[in-house]
Amino acid sequence: MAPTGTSMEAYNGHEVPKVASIKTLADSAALTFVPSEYTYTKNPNEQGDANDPEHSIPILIFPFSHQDLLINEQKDFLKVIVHPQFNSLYKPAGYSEVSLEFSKRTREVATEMLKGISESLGLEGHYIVKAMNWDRGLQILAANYYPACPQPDKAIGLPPHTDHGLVTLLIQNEMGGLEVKHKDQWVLVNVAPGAFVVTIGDQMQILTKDKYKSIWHRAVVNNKATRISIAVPRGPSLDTPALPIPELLEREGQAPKYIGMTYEKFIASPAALIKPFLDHLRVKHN
Ligand SMILES: O=C(O)CCC(=O)C(=O)O
Repeated sequence: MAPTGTSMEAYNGHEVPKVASIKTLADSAALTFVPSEYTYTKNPNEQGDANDPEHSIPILIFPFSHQDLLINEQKDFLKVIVHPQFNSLYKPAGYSEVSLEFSKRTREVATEMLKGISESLGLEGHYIVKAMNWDRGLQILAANYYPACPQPDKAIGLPPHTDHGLVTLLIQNEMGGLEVKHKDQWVLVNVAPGAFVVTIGDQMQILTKDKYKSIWHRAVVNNKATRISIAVPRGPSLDTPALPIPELLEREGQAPKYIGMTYEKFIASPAALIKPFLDHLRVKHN
């Protein structure tokens, strides 16, 4: 049963509750369960005041290619845009301050990663930061909750995908579960306690002419304990088109490999449903 005051919308064949704000959902007297996916509406006539920054939280649902897989996906998640505008939940107390600080600090780490990548390509340290309008870049805070699953071999936490952006920082509790594809095999990532895993996203692959490749990854579940991961995908500003870095093309004398597309279009493109998405943006040379 869905909470009253919400409308329903089809998503990947499922009925997804559509709410104007998390506050509306949380305050609903009829709330009997917390749905695992929400869509966000900007229609102020629906429940809650979507224009009130305190109450409204844009939640992004990234499409995955489920069609060809029979997936029993075992997770709840929250995805909140934390940059360029900071959004937050108003409960529990202290969450907003912590997530603001966490978002700032992870942004600093990601900035250093970008500097290192620029320099590794023989470019000036701020090259990618400037070219991608990083100061207005899209940053999401994604919290994933994977409960222990009695039949982990029959379920998946999160299906295989690549991230859209430039880099993603990911931290998890003591339960492992992140797997990356290496030489056509799924390999469990062994993460030191408290360490971040940094993965490369599609935009970085385009920019660097495949020198840094976006990584296929998935999350598996276990039958022992709950796994929690917090992922911070970070991309260019929404109006920035990602194209191979001209200096790399000049230096190596090759034609562009990819068609330019703004990050906003990239994220919203229906072709994102068809993986690997990057293949759709490759320039076909005769
Ligand atoms: O939970 C994980 O290890 C993976 C999370 C992830 O890939 C995501 O949130 O996009």
